[in-house]
Amino acid sequence: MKKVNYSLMYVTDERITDHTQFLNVLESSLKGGASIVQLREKKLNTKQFYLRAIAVKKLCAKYNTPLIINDRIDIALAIDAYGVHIGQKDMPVCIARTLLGKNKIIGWSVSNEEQAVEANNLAVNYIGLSPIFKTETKIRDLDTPLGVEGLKKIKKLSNKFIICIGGIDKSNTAKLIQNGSDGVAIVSAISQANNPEQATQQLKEIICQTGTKQ
Ligand code: TZP
Ligand code: MG
Repeated sequence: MKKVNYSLMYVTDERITDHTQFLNVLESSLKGGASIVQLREKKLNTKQFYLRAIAVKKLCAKYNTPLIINDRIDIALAIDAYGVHIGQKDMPVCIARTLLGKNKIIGWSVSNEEQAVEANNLAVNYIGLSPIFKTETKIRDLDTPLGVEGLKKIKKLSNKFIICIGGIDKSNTAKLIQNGSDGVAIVSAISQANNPEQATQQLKEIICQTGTKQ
């Protein structure tokens, strides 16, 4: 598998219901330098999700940016996405790996140290520390924010790439990278910005200046 740059993941915003606007914001994030995209859709039916995934994949391909799919292994396979992001209540990782084969990325949401230790022995490519800070974007099913202290503890015991998610913006990105996060995953600080391309660019600059190991 090619080396993946996890440093800046744009996670799409399902609140943008207008398809054209959705694609415009996505393209801005790609122009701004998102290194990987996660398509996250909780409200679309299967056909709508599939059709959107096709459109998103086409746009990502234009910028040579890998696309992963949240939750839906079937859709990732159907469109030959780069991989999936799954959570604790989704398909067990070992089954997901069997279905996807060894060449796809699997990201797994982790909310505590116990899950991070478990991930060390699972066939996941990265763990998504969630939530790292308080966020208004995802309000259901969310654990207590881990904070920078939580990241530091998990960094010491994890052998996986770590991507933080939840409440991340320009003000706190550097602190996460400095404390061991290999990347950040972001919804609102990009999608709800007045200028999503510029916001992405600024986040990218902060990450580059702070320095990742990749
Ligand atoms: N998983 C944990 S927090 C979150 C997800 C999908 C939402 C992150 O959104 P934002 O706007 O970047 O805080
Ligand atoms: Mg999920």
